[in-house]
Amino acid sequence: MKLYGALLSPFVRKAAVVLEEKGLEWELVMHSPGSDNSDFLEASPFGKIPALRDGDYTLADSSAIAIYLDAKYPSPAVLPAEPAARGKAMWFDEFADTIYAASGLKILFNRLVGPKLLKLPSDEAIAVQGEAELPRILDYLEGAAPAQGWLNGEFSLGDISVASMLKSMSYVGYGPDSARYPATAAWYGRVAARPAWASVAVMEAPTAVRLGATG
Ligand SMILES: N[C@@H](CCC(=O)N[C@@H](CS)C(=O)NCC(=O)O)C(=O)O
Repeated sequence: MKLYGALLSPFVRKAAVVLEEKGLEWELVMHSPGSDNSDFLEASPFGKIPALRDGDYTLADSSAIAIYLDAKYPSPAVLPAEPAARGKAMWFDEFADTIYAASGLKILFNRLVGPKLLKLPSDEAIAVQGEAELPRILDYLEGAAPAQGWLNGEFSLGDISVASMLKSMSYVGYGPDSARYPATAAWYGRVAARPAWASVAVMEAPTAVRLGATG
């Protein structure tokens, strides 16, 4: 299986961790957003990362990829079978991808990915706006993070998605903060200790070092 993208992206890392959690054989094929490579564009018609190729089958969007992988390779599951738990897993995935990312990526793109990786002009005012939006989001997460275990009872896509966003934010100074957000930091530590997470972190480290990003 091929995963197109770059692991600094929270969405690409999410898909990579799902692949690792399931013990699947896969390779990362590096593409930045907007790449004009035809194999990549076949899998991701709008040029966004990540995208997946599984034989003849292609699919874009990290949540779609996770749902596909969970259906095709069900064990171990990343989506709970029980309805209430499944709903919450998708809520945390959505929270990560649309609420946390909507604010966090304003910082990440304008302070790291745009200027250092894609060599695009950045807008510091947008980054500052993202910073102003973060406390409400991080306060919510602190309230949701359990004293033990996972966001949702059993370990799920929700944990992977939210932790992946937090890891990307660590590259711009908004990583786990055990003084201000102790429950979040402890929960993140548990996610990061999982072998699947650790093996993706090893793959990602050289790019982060090259960009001078410390996480
Ligand atoms: N909902 C999508 C979001 C993908 C996404 O926006 N990825 C970013 C990189 S972090 C991207 O490709 N941006 C380029 C663009 O929007 O054109 C997912 O979960 O995969």
